[in-house]
Amino acid sequence: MSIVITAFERSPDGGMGLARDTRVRWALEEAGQPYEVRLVSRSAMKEPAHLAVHPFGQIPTYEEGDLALFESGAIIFHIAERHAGLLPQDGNARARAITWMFAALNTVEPPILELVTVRFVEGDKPWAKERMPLVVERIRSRLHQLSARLGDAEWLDGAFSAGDLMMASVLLRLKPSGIINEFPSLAAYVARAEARPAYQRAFAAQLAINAAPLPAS
Ligand code: GTB
Repeated sequence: MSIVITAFERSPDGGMGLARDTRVRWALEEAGQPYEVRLVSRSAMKEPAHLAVHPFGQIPTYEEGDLALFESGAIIFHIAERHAGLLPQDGNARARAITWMFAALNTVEPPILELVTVRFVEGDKPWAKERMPLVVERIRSRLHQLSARLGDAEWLDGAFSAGDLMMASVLLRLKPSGIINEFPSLAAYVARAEARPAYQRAFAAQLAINAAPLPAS
């Protein structure tokens, strides 16, 4: 059964790979699963056909036969459960890898998203400048804790897993700010993740879409 995911017709990042379809592409590449991409415009995301798959009118989504999923975490968990390569076989190691997926999404990503919000959504508010240092400090605090746990290990818990895929995807969002470089072990961790052939293929696929000229309307 073919897998179809959705992505921005044109990502606001111009192909830096920061939109969340990249992490789903990456998981599919790690799992060796071919997939197709349906590109959606900003307006199409809010239309009934897309809302039937994604109640919040966003990307990414995942369709396979009569299964339709949304939320990048749920999609990657589904891929990791169905195919080898992203979750360990041992029950306890598997539970720990899943814990890292949740930690990435619930504990590390929220302060990083606050940075995006204060920069791009609230940037013109009179209090935005005052708020920024608080937001950056919260990120630093999380990165400090994460880098203490990672130590000099290659990945968070033994072999590369969906937990690392999710954590690296979340940390990549910090690249434009430069904050990640304050934590050399985390910068190296992200670089190791980016060097994986599966990530490279996922990145190149989204870049090809975002670098191509828009079709004439
Ligand atoms: N919790 C959901 C998930 O993990 O799947 C969040 C999905 C989400 O935020 N989707 C965004 C979206 O569809 C795209 S990824 N937004 C359109 C809308 O809400 O109307 C977020 C994103 C957007 C842009 C950049 N960028 O330009 O760098 C990076 C990430």
